[in-house]
Amino acid sequence: MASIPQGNLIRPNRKTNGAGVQAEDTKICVVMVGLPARGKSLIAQKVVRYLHWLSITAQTFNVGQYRRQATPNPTAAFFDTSNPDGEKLRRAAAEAAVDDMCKWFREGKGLIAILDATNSTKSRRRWIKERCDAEGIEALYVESKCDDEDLIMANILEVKTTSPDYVGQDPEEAAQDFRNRIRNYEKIYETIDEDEADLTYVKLIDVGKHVIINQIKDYLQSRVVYYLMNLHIKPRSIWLSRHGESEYNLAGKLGGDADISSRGQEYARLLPTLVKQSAGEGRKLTVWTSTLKRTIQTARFLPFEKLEWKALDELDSGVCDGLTYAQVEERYPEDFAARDEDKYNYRYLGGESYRDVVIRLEPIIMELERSENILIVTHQAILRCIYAYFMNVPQERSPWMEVPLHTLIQLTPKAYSTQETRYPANIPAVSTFREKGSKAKHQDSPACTPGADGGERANPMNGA
Ligand code: ADP
Ligand code: FDP
Ligand code: F6P
Repeated sequence: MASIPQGNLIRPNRKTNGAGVQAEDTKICVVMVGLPARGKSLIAQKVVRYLHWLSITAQTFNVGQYRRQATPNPTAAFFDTSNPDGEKLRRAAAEAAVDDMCKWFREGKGLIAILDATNSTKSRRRWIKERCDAEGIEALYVESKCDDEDLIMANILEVKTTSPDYVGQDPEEAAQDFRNRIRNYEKIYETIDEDEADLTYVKLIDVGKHVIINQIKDYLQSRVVYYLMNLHIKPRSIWLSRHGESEYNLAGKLGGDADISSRGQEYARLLPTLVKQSAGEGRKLTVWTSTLKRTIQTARFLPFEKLEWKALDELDSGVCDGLTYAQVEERYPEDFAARDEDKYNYRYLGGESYRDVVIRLEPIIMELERSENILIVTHQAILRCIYAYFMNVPQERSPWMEVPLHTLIQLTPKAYSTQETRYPANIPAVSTFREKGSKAKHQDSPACTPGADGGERANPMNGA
């Protein structure tokens, strides 16, 4: 077959962001509001990760970090509003953060900034609005309100006693001091109310049990708000597995809708045991598969409710479907090289790019955020994209990550990170991984180490 014209390297359009949104002039400042230990930094971090995954540039400006430059280890008294020195330094930190944020927007560095501070008074919020208005930035206030004392104490113990504010201090004393810091903020805290009806805001009450939304204007704002409405903090895990080895995997062919091989069937039979080993006895979970035979066959013996998603089908390799990498290189040498050059953006002729896949996976991510324990049986490229979201893997790396067959991955969201554990099944399978710049070779991978005892990974950015 003759080589076909290359030209499917899609570059992000300057006028749109990764989600295909008209965003040339968009500047949104998400202004966090709420007493300390209400999950504001965690929410900020998650929003930034979600936006980056969608190729929307975003950055957090944390006022606490600015304050720490002048006052690294304050006691609760520093945050007493009758302490004029403390007030002056806190005001200076807020001004420095807002100045840097405005500069960041002016230099065209991104679309969404998150101003992470308590912003707990109406006058502070009015001042931020004025600064934003003067710079043509839309201010979107996100208040987290929660009065559950037990939850707040658990939050303090989980994240605050290890804050840089308390390095080297006894955790119990640190927790007590942080409690007193909150008391000082409580004296002046004003929740967003009808006096601020002109502000664009979302109030998340009791971790999103109640949500109040006011004056949300455009698509990107509503997208952020919808994401926030789906977040929860119940303990849970997400399990990811590729389908068992397929007949196409054995032949080194891309795509298709093949059956699983006999080793793939062995993996399918072992999967319930691996899941039990990882999740423990009696844990209720739901299984999501793609609509392709190889994932459905792999999930067959799992004793849980199952749901098929078209959005979880493998990356569409278009005219290359059914070919081996070697045949692709032979028939479409320019495309083969272009894909290696920029794998994330390369779109197969008549097919998809990783960028396209991320856009179609967005509803899956939203549903995952809303859900509790989910096991996803899916495909190499799809698994890489979902993994990249949870582990914050940059686009240059995510399409090159090694995700072996016959391995169960458990991801457990923690306060500021996601913990990963891998459970390899001791069932050999071919490797479908092709390194950048290499010829395609499909070989039997060495049998995994017996034991399958769930080795923890220190570095989530594994892979090529
Ligand atoms: P803040 O920035 O408000 O001081 P952090 O983000 O540092 O608080 O607090 C993180 C803790 O808050 C985590 O333990 C997390 O489980 C919890 N958390 C997350 N979201 C919320 C929420 N909406 N309300 C209350 N606590 C939350
Ligand atoms: P953080 O927990 O993020 O470190 O504890 C409240 C705090 O944030 C302080 O560190 C920081 O000085 C302050 O919030 C910044 O917010 P305000 O300017 O609203 O006080
Ligand atoms: O080889 C298995 C497979 O799932 C193919 O169906 C698919 O085209 C390929 O992996 C995706 O991986 P990559 O993007 O690395 O080619």
